[in-house]
Amino acid sequence: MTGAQHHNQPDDPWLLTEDAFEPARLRAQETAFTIGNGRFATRGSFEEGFPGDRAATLAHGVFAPHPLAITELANLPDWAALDVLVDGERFDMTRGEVVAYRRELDLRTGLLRREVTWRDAAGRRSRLRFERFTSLADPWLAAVRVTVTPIDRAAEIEVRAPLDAHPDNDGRAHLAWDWQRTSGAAASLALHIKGGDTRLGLAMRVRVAGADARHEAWDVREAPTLVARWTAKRGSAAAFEKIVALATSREVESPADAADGHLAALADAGFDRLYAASAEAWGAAWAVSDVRIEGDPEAQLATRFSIYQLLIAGPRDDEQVSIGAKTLSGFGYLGHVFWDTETFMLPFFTHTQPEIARNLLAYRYHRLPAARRKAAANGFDGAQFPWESASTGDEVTPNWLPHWDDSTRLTRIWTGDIEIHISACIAHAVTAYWRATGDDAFMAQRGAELVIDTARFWASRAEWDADGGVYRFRDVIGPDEYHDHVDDDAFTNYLAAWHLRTAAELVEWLAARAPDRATAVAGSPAEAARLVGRFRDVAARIHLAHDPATGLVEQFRGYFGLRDVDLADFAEHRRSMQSILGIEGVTGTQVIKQPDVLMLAYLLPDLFDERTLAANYAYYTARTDHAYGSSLGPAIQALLAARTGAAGDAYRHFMLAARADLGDVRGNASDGVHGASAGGLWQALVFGFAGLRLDGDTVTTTANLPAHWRRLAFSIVHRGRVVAVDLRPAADEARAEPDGEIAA
Ligand code: IFM
Repeated sequence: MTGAQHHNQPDDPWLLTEDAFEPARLRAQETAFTIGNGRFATRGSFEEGFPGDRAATLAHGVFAPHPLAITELANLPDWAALDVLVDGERFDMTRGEVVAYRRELDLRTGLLRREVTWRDAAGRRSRLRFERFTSLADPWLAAVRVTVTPIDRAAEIEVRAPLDAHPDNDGRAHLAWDWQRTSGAAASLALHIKGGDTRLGLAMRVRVAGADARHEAWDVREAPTLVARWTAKRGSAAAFEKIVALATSREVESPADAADGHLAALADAGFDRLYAASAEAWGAAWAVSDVRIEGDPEAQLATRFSIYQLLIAGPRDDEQVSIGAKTLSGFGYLGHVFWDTETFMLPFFTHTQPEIARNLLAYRYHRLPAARRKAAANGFDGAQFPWESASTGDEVTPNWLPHWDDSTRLTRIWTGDIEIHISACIAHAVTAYWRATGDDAFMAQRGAELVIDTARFWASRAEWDADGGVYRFRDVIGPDEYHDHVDDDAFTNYLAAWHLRTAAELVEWLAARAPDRATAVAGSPAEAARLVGRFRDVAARIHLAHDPATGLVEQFRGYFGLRDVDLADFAEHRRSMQSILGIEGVTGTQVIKQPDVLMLAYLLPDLFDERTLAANYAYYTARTDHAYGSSLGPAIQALLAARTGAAGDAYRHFMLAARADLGDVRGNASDGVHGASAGGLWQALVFGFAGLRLDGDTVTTTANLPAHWRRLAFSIVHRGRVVAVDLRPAADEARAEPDGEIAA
């Protein structure tokens, strides 16, 4: 697992660029150059294809059966595919000579552009400029355009635009053809998911600007193709546009007809006009979501890249979907939703785009029936959210997966059985959303039920230990997955106690504010009163491991007795400690995949006074597999380092997170963007370096900026009002009221 590391030092902090094409980085760069609009996304594969590429378009909610893991997001037709022929020779970067190359993704507007000067086998040069976007203004719409200029002499140009029904997910083909229609410069294609219940429809229109083109439609079964040909004078540019609409039976009864109708309604709007509308929508999104960093172009670009990736993944009009660990940018984790969403990505949305946060929480609300099924199947009350979730909300964590070194062996995956902290993480996200928005209606109608029903699960999962006089959670996995089947995991226990206390308060809040809802959620007023007592009783007696002498919180019972390993001895190894020591080997040591206890200190800051935080920071930092353990760790480590005043450490960890995908630190960026790292990066900036605190209506900061940063500026939306924060190194404390500007 060694990623060649590439660090972007951009000229323009809005542009992700690539000045030379390196086939070895093909798939990782396809991930980085993903475009999307919160409904579907398309990896940055080349329009004409390249050997070994992983072209993929993934749409929220469009799942297909998976042999080991129940379900995965299905790869949809590559709407951006184009073949360009110059005097009959097909443009292909493996042939001829690539004389000049540049690719850039404009994060400000979501436009992906590639410029290639290509010399074909006969020595003729052509300039090709590809541009594409998925519209943020029209969630069904995407467009691609290629502008072709023959450089040396006149040429016959032909462009073929297919809608191909044969994409697959690394060999698993999920699409079945239903019907298609072609005519002149328009085509449509109807498909369904094999073994699933989703139907899909794509429609396309093409046109050529700058030349008098002849159009033809090829009614190739399962790949309707529109073709245009023209004669181009030497040096003259003409542009072929392909405008595509994508519909699914998640929205309409007849998706292909609806996609067709959608394009027809656009009348003569072409690439430029549609792009302008999308760019305007991007402008509005950035107005509340941008973070400015002055004095550090790499950190600035990486921050905008992370925010961009979150914005293209966040569902704007859909309460039935959520964001997978790898967003919509790759096949990693099959599109499944983990705690990554609520704990790492959601805070960005809660504090800048609360409508998207509400959709993400509503996704969980609608899946309460499945969470109740899971709890009941395990013999517990209430609702237990699955470790991995997809369309129904039932558990989709695979029980077995091929071993990473030897695919003939299977490894048992226990997270779906016992990584139970996710229910508390979801409850935590609900209350954070409520605090930030003051959205009482959401809390009364949905949020409280989420929190209370999952608290019932905790109350029944807790085991009474009569000898110790405490409740324990035995046989769990905390966020540090290097250790499984542990008892009294601190992260789980402290969060469960917090969750139960919060749920008790919410039962009372609901009874006072919306008694009918309280009765509906609890069952009866008497049961509501019983729940309050039970929740408080369990919360008060959960075993919490904190040694007042040292300040240390033991990560789980017995952790301090494990073999201590000096990670400096392994500094040369560019792979995870789990792969070096083996699954059992690492379990016997204190080496951790991500800093559990520190994560807890972040989520529940009131539990840790300064001394406790410092003691645990020092202890666990030395034992964490920062670079090759979990990608979720570094951003949170940076945040805590900034809070403890360790600015140098904070910056190092921040940049580790910043390079997760752009530097392909773990060598797995090809699987998709590390969404949690992207969300964690935003949190490290806002809650770490800026030290933002929200207390009722009051917003304060305690800045601890890296020494070379000249400015950190961003906005948050707090209780319906935009608060601008603007920090410079001289000011290490600032304060603002809502609507005010924190200027230093
Ligand atoms: O949710 C994470 C987990 O904490 C570590 N393994 C990967 C998962 C998905 O990102």
